[in-house]
Amino acid sequence: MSRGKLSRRMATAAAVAAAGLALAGVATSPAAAAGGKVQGWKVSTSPYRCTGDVCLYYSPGAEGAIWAKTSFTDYNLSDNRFWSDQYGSAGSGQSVNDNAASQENNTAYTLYTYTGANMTGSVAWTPAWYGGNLGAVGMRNTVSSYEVR
Ligand SMILES: [Ca+2]
Ligand SMILES: [Ca+2]
Repeated sequence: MSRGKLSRRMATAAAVAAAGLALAGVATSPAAAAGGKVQGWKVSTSPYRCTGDVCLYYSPGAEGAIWAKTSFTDYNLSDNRFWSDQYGSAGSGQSVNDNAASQENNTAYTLYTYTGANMTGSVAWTPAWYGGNLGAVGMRNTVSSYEVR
């Protein structure tokens, strides 16, 4: 067998193995792949929108309607709604639960957001004084609770 044929065959085997792994991942749970570090910009970046400890936004990039809370926890976001301020209004009045596209952590600790209520499911974390887009870790429109610690 020529070197070319062998390397092609090995490449095919590797591709088949990779496809198998991808299928296995989908078969178990797509949500299992979600989560990770969300760090896109400093909260001090103009405009400095987040006046609470934690802010969630209807749109990516800290845009659209806002939900700000001065608290290190909220176990269930289904009783919370976005509101408009001078910087954005898209999504105003809608439930925060399973609806946030970006988040900002206006504290000196780490923000953890979860796909399930009561800090369950997949988690996205944002370092102190940073914001980021939840879609970057497959968690756009999934966040249901958060804690800062
Ligand atoms: Ca709540
Ligand atoms: Ca959820």
